[in-house]
Amino acid sequence: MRLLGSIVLLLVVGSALAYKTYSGYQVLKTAPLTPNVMPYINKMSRIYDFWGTPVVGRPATVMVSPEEASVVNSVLNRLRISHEVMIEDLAPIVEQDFAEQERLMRAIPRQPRVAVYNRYMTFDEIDAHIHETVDANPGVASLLDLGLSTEGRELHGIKLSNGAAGQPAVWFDCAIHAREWIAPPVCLRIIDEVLADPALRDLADWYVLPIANPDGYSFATTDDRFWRKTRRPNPGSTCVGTDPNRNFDFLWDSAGTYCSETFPGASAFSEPECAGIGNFIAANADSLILYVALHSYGPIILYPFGHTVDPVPNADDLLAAGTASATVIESVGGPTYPVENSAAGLYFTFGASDDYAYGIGAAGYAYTYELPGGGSGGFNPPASAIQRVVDETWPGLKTLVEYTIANPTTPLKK
Ligand code: 0X9
Ligand code: ZN
Repeated sequence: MRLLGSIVLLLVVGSALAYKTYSGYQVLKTAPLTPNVMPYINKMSRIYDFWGTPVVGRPATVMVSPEEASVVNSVLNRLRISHEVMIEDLAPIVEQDFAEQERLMRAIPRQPRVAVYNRYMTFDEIDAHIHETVDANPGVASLLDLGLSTEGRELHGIKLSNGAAGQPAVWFDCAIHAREWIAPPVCLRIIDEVLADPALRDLADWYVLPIANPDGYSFATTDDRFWRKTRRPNPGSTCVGTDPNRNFDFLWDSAGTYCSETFPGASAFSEPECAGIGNFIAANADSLILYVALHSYGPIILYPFGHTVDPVPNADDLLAAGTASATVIESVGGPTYPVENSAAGLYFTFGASDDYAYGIGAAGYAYTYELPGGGSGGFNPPASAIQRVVDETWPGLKTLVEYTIANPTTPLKK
């Protein structure tokens, strides 16, 4: 009995120590950014871990390790960017988050075919949920199989359709960035709603991929709460992973080092997750009218392109549809989502999924929704916030689909 007790204790301590503690990590918050500092912020973002998209006129937040803190402080000082410590030490926040998640996992078991909105679901749970949902709804739901991740996890989503030929298609993916946990429940809610309402299936074929980066998401669940990238090892480096949202084959840019949180990969589509999504989008370019990537944190709705502030040809349509969606989110009690060109904040990006879907001429409407932050001010809204975010976001996404179907736009080069 005493031996059993020791084993249990060992297991508990072992699991408690399995994750990265973030001891001494700080999060710094700058004053609102001015246009003249943006070239430097762009450069810094290749080295340091900015939380959320740095935008002109708004403060930026950057997470620094104990080793990085003094360098980042002095760089910001030299650039005359005033800043303060927003989080003194991430360790207690990370510890509480893992403890809370463990507690909720025990307290709230998953029921078959029922998405959970009062705790975060694991990758395996969501995969099981997808399979059960497909099996239980023949003729309406079918498996979206985009291949395997680097570590061999299935890239599975759902297609929801009324079965008619020639329907327009809309796409939603969630959690391509591993730590952005508030996104998958929104994808699951889309599935719930479209399953329940045949009228929505008469509007379009819906493709929903709840976890676009399965390896990263699983790693963030067990080992590293703020993991962002994929989990492909980089040759000769201890720094693992590629930023999947810099790995798409549209204006892919090789700049970046292995250890950067925005490392774009060895080549475009080096990541099987990105290739799986990208190839599907290209193969369905004729029917796809809307592409949406759900990220955190904002709130902000971004539309192409990320590499230039020059407006795309149908920028007015992109702005109008995004604004219609944002208005609804606000009207149901959600936050105000500004709707902006991705590069308008002068934070330039290459190889992002939304720019790919738009840039290859597939979806005339393409967006990144940065869902609200929370918890420490970032990627970890408490589980108690999930239901609210899902409730306020879904009406906006429904409006986005209705609007984009009612107001056809011209894709880049279809
Ligand atoms: O930088 C990103 O990949 C996204 N922000 S996040 O904080 N979730 O990492 C924004 C992507 C917006 N789209 C483009 N820049 N094309
Ligand atoms: Zn993201």
